[in-house]
Amino acid sequence: MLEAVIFDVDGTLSDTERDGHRPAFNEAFAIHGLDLAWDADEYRELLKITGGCHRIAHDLRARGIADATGQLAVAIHRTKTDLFCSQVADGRLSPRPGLVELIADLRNCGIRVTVATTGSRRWVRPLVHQLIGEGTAEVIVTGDDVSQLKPDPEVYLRALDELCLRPEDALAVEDSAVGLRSARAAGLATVIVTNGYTKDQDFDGAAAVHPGYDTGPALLADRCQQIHHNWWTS
Ligand code: XBP
Ligand code: MG
Repeated sequence: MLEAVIFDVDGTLSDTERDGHRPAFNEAFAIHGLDLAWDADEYRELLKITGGCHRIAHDLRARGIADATGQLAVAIHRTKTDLFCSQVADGRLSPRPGLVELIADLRNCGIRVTVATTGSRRWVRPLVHQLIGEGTAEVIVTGDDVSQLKPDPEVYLRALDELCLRPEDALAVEDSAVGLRSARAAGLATVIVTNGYTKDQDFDGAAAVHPGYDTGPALLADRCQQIHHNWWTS
């Protein structure tokens, strides 16, 4: 029985990366006096490094910018988080088309809605409330709540633990190969809803791959139940 659907946030609930997080990182670099800006293609590659602070530290290292203690990366990421929080507060980010319908349908069917992300708690909670309504996600696990980020399964295992469910009772919804690895390592059947940044990634091991929530066969509660059932019975 499908009891819960666990959603990733970035790229899955909302198309946040290219025109949301990326400009916030770039503005933070400028504020900290760095002549550095990630273009859209470069950022696609950098998304393989999960967690904004790790991503910054990785790129500073690659460019030979000294940050022996990691304090510069931490400071830049704090500024980036402030900037991204402002974007959220301004209501600039919207749910992916068809998501709101799926959430409403899941709730009508008594299927619990949960969130598991690598992003920072400060912006994740207000964004999730804005996108799908306050109180809709029963559990929200963020990158600040775990010691290992995706592709480690910890964030999904933590969500399952808080829901008191086994992996076979839930379905993960992800947009990326890194997210798929995390969900699969937690033992979850996983649906991929691709976006412009992830559509060419390798989704071997996914239970289903959809180009959108409302493109092709609509991803609604009955389709989630069917995908989940097929995964565990085939
Ligand atoms: C996406 C991430 C995050 C965001 C930036 O996570 O890896 O690092 O790109 O957010 P997911 P932070 O797809 O799991 O939601 O700067 O807060 O890390
Ligand atoms: Mg994602």
